Amino acid sequence: MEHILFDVEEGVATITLNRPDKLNAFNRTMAMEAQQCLDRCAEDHTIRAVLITGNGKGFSAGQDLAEIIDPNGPTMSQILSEHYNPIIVKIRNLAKPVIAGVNGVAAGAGANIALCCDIVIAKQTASFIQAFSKIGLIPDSGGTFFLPRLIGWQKASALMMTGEKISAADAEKLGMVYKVLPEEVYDAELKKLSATMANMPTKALALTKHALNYSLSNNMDTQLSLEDKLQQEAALSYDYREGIDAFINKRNPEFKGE
Ligand code: T3D
Repeated sequence: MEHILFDVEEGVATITLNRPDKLNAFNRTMAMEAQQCLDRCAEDHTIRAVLITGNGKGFSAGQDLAEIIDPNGPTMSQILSEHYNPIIVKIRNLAKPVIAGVNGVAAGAGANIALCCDIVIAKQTASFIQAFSKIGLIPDSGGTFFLPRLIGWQKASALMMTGEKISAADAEKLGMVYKVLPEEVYDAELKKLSATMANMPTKALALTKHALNYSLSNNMDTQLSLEDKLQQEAALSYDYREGIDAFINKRNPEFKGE
């Protein structure tokens, strides 16, 4: 691949956005390659956790702004319907945990791709910008869906309208990210978390993700029924039997993801 590094190690697939001289801004090639990687993560049963991160000092500066003024480049409609929307849908529908390792600035679509992941970890030096308003656009890539649900309407509205850059520490305080890690431990801790996720009961995590996806729009009664249905499915899994057996016999469980 031209603009993505893809690596699988011990059940963890790492998708590294790789245009470091452009702060990993997305062009069409990179967006299509990201989708190929996500498809591979869905198909390969040995992959049990996915980490999305960026190479160099940025996570992603969002849409490559040079590409949108290129007369031979994709149209606005293609950029959303063929690039970003499928990436967001593939991340949310992937039946495995997806971790965003935000190593640096995450702007525009880059920020919103990170925010739709299941667990967002940010390096202390990272930052987040809903950069769209600064160039006369509206937040896309699920930003208007996920951000108000993560941090509340008022904060989301202000961040989107001002285009203010916020630090990783502030993002954590707002509830936009799960944890901020100091630079010196960031790589090791991210690796540890990814490995932990790859050894969890993948099927139960997938069903959890499914329930969370629906909790964004279901009412309580419907959500309780969904939990009932999904719990019955989880209870049929190998990993459920293994988890119970390990607990009763006071040993560590060895989950297979089945
Ligand atoms: O059709 C549509 O566009 C719809 C889709 C929209 C989705 C979107 O994502 S819209 C939002 C697009 N992104 C932005 O507006 C962010 C633009 N970038 C910035 O504001 C700044 O670069 C940052 C605040 C992210 C970082 O600032 P800084 O000072 O750390 O870095 P820099 O010097 O600005 O950038 C470093 C290089 O990356 C530089 O290249 P150069 O001059 O060294 O050759 C810069 O041009 C390049 N770069 C950064 N962002 C982009 C980019 N090149 C192309 N596209 C970018 N988005």
